[in-house]
Amino acid sequence: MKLYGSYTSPFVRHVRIVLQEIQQPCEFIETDQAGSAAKSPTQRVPFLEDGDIFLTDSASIIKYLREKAGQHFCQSAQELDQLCLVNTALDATVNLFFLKRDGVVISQVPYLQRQAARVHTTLAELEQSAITQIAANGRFNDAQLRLGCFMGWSKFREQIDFSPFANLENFYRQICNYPPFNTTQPPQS
Ligand SMILES: N[C@@H](CCC(=O)N[C@@H](CS)C(=O)NCC(=O)O)C(=O)O
Repeated sequence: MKLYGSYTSPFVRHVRIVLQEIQQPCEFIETDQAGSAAKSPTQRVPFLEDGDIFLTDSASIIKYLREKAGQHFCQSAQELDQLCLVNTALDATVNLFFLKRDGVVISQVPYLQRQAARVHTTLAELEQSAITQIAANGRFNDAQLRLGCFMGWSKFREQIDFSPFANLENFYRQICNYPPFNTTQPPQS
């Protein structure tokens, strides 16, 4: 099995966490933009090859890996909805990050202002929701792992100030103690 990705991507990090949890050996192939453009129709990472199987999105990859290990990916519609909420905010934040890096001024483009507003209303919703409550057994579900990856990446890239969101910050402090999360941090330079 081969996972193509980068050590900084939050989507790839979620897959790497799942690989550790299920203790599945997998070759990691570091892939830049030219590599993903050559090998995946989405021109993004992650993507996964396992024999004849080729998967192009972190969600389908995680579902595949969990099911291979006899586990579920998102047990309920509510958990899936929480994961989708986090993902909406993550996608928008990544999109704004790349646009800013290319010199686009977010405040000058109405659609991009909506993207930024979407991130903040989603964070406000997550702050009030059950996603920040950690199970008594100390395990994290996939919506919570995605939230941790989103927060870690946003902090690493200095994209979001989470200080107004006390529940989210408290959640982040706790997930940082979870070994598969801790050992998959983006490289600190
Ligand atoms: N929906 C995709 C999103 C993946 C994604 O956005 N990956 C980013 C890296 S963080 C990427 O490869 N971006 C390259 C680009 O947009 O050109 C997933 O969940 O796998």
